[in-house]
Amino acid sequence: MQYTFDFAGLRIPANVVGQPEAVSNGFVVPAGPVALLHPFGDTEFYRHGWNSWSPSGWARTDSETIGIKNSPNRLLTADDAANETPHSHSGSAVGAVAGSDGDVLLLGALGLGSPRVGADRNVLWGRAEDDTADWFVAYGPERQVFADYADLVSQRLGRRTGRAGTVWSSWYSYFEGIDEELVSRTVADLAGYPFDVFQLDDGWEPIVGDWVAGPGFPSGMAATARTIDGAGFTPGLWLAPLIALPGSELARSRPDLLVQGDDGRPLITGHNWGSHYYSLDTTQGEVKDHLREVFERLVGWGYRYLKLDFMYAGAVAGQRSIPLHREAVYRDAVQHIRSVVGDSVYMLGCGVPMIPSVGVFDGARVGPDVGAFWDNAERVGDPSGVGARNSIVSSINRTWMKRLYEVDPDAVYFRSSRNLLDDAERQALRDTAAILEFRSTSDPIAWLNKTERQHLTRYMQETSVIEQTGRYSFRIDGRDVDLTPIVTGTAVTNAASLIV
Ligand code: 9PG
Repeated sequence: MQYTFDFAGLRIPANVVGQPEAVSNGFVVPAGPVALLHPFGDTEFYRHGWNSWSPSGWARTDSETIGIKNSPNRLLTADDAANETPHSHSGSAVGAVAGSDGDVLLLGALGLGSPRVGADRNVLWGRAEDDTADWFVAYGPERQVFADYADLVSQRLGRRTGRAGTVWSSWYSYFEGIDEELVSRTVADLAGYPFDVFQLDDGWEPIVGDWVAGPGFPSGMAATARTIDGAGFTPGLWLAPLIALPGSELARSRPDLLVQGDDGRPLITGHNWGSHYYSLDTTQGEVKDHLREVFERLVGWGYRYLKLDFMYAGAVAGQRSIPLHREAVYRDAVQHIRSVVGDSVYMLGCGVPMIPSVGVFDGARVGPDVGAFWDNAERVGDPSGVGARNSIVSSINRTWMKRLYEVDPDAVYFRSSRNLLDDAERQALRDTAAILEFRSTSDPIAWLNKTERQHLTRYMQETSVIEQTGRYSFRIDGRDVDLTPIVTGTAVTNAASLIV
């Protein structure tokens, strides 16, 4: 049906499938395709990435789109490959076009079903694979409409209240090179430093898919949890419970438990570790039983903070035993995991589809991996690539998501050794994490000099008062921080950081 939205005199003609209902600050529109005829011509469009690593941000409708280009393997891993339109402006679940005076017209889905929002110089459109989610339409100041959208999403999907506190993670220093002896030494050095969580990242398991102690942990994972606990930290553990590498025991012995392709073989659902990998078909009772066993084991070992990674793979299109929509299947799987671990275990989602994770995860990564360098020379122009700049840009464009869960912009650095980031670049990472209110690092104390140790201590102890003064400008404890030059690509960085 045709409908004309009236925003205090600004009239927006629209095509919708049912009668819009006025709510405070906007309208709720029944599920189904939506097209809003905006009067702004070529203007800025906010595109939102599907998962933690997917690019988000503002780009003009008459300029280059934001997204992953010319890399099918990366697109499959780091965005919604089934729907992504790399050369026209669109994104996942929510989008907005800029009007005059900082006001924006927002269209956002209030639920699941792989909703998409796109725009050109005339239309802001929304559609979904599965038309089950209502839409929110609003026109107003940018921060206001995004806050109103987030509040409506969490009214429908929930909002968990777990707090991570300060986190030390093994990834951005040791990567996969961890073992129980190195962990013991690192934990001992950290004793007395202001961290709540010590989180072991990838590298403890023999292979992705088999969640038992690997060869580096001969005393078993419970022993390492006790070491961490003994030093006064909450034991944290990384795993990717919804995927399996082809060489894993799980994939080799039970290929029938995996999401299948149309050819009746396990479907490739992403690429990492120099390989492709598969997804578990979580609609099968046996897979639910397997997940129950895995999570009872981890919690039994003593881990109370879980970083669940590559979770999007549980929400990709493919053949499952029950033909439910993939985002509903994903959310059901996470709810199952939550019911096994209980309410008091903190769950940080990484590589998660953002909206389907609301109300089930305590926190979510909101950008690509950080790195000890500014830009990734290997994949120039891929905003989902590893690096400090990409991490800042994606994360700061998702500041509004704080209302949905804790938002993790990834680790910050204090170390000047083994690091190509200069002081200003490291500071920008720390400012971003202060703004997002999630503080973590991977710097081993042994890698820091005396001043750096003091900086780490002070940073991890403080909680800042954050005021937002513009799209990318903030006041942190009264200090003005403007990230605009970084986001718009006009920041001057040291040349060395570009050569990695
Ligand atoms: C462990 C790492 C760390 C890290 C995670 C994740 O898009 N990608 O292809 C892609 C691959 C790996 C990746 C992120 C994105 O890293 O974000 O913090 O836990 O796994 O293997």
